[in-house]
Amino acid sequence: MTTTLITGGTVVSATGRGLADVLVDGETIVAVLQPGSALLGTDVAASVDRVIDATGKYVIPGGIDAHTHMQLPFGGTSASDTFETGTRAAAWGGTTTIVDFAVQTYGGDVFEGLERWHELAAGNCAIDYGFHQIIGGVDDASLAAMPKLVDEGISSFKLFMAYPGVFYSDDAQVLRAMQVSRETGLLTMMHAENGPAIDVLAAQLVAQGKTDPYYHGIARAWQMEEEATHRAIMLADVTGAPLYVVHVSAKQAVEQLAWARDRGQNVFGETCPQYLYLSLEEQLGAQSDEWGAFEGAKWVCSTPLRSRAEGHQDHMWQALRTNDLQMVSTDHCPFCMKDQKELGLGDFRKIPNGIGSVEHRMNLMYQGVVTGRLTLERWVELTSTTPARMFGMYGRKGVIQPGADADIVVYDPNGHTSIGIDATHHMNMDHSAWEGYEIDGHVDTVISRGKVVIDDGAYLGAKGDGRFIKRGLTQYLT
Ligand code: DUC
Ligand code: ZN
Ligand code: ZN
Repeated sequence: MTTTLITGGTVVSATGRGLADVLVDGETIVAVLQPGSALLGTDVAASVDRVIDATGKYVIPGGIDAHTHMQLPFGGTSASDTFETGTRAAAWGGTTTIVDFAVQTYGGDVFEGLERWHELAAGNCAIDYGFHQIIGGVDDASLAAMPKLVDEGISSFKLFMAYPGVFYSDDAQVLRAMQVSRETGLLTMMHAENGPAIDVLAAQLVAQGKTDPYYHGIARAWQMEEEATHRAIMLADVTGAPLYVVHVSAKQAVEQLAWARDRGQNVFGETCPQYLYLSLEEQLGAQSDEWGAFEGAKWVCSTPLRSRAEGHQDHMWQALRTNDLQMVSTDHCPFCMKDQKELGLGDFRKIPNGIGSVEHRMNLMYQGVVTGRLTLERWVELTSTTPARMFGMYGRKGVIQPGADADIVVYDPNGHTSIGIDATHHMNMDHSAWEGYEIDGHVDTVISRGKVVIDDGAYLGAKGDGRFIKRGLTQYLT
């Protein structure tokens, strides 16, 4: 087995930082040493197979993106990244684990859906991966199947209060599923938007000829997110189930989460880079020679981008600092403009919802450190340590300590990253939602379970390197 010493760097955890050397044996971290690397009188650097010099750099646990959708069927097409292309792009950006969503659709079998996702991912991933289970049809059969998910290492499931006729659960279905969550320890993840009301607003806008991508965000008004978030919180409260709200974008929804947490409820929320950086105003202003105002389709996602004038983005940054939001995932759900997003030309309702960011999350969130909105430790906590704890992987993932998987990123704070289709982009997309971003910091080296997969601008991994992670129950409540 290969032994590796990462030497001279500043090791950053969720709780502190310090100069230290990290010793890896095979796939596992075996020691975190005083700088200089003397272990029981031996010169460690002289005895290992490989030394990585991290002088002047941060050594952090590999990123964990707990919300991705590789190959997700959506709106008559499928997300454009396969498990192969999407996990490779993730590795380029310093993410060493993803948790994707297996899908059960209405009337379908939960375990058939899960099996399908195993087939798609097995042997194709560059980094480790786990699954949440989408329950797109809550009925007697799916409710009976859910407890068995725990044995399969699937310790969380997602419900949708949006998309009537597709993934939607009504309040009675949400309540019943949350009762199973309470009994089993499965964590309920919620897409909190009032879907039936949104569909009426969207149809009215289209009938008025308001068909451009911008109106996606008008139909999906923040009131729709606040209301559904509150309803989910109340349903969770009455059942005693913990609740994790995905892709939070409205400041009013954050206020609901904060209110519930102040009441003592186990309620958590994630936001995504797009809700920190991008805005409805920029989407409205988007124009190109090729697409005209349809250029804005690049930023159609749900929940939608919010108005900067209303202060949602600043509120999200603040909530990450004050722990009203606990995590940042990407909701990576990429679609090309050609053949995919363009399905919604003339009717924004038909634009497949999603933005691709799996490659850029670690870098984009590092800007929070650069601007002073986040500490280094909070950066690591939001992007790696809390995802590991929230989704039952901590100890093995999310931390640099003896016994943990050797998922490690050497990050250069003095480096620079240019984002764009011809720059750092490795996602299978014909555009980037982040085109032209010039940002501080650079992912220099990425180690995934002991194997160097990214080094000095080269990809050294292979499909099939990544393994399925059987997750335990959430460790965030205890
Ligand atoms: N919700 C997601 O979480 N991802 C893609 C689309 C959606 O509505
Ligand atoms: Zn969703
Ligand atoms: Zn999603």
